[in-house]
Amino acid sequence: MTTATDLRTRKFNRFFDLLDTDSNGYIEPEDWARTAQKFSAGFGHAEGSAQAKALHRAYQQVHHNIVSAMDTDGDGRVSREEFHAGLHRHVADLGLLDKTFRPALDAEFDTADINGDGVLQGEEIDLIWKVWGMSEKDAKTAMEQMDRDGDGRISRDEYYATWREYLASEDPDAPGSWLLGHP
Ligand SMILES: [Ca+2]
Ligand SMILES: [Ca+2]
Ligand SMILES: [Ca+2]
Repeated sequence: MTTATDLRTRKFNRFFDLLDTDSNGYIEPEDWARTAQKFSAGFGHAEGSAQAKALHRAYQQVHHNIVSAMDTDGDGRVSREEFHAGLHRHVADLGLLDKTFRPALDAEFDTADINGDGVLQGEEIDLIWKVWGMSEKDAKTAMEQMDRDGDGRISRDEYYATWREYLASEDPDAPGSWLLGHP
């Protein structure tokens, strides 16, 4: 029997694995830099372009935020244990969750919105799943859940709300709980 706590632990672990790009057990500035580079390149933004720099800056800000909020042993990086303890505090206080992570999600959204019209559609959406390395099946489920109003496009609020729910919800059937693949 799977408990809600197990679900959250698995989701937090998956999120940590995604952020710890070199799998050394710590989230460090270099991890964010690699993710920023991958994400920008995936959407065709050249290295050094304004968009690539903005995403890099936003990720470094979020690293600073998580170190301030979670780095209990003060070594300037966030271990898996620190991340779990910190995230539990964040999902219990959604205002704190927004303050710490929203800059990263907004910058990602801007990076993915290639034509700059304020919504994600068509190729922009296809590229998101591709950049995150999702299977076709998971991508299809993700889209069904993320596109709350079913208009085939993803708004900034839909993008953020889904991500937030992924971390905060303890319901395996909630939209958002399957983000990054089936939980
Ligand atoms: Ca790392
Ligand atoms: Ca630490
Ligand atoms: Ca767009």
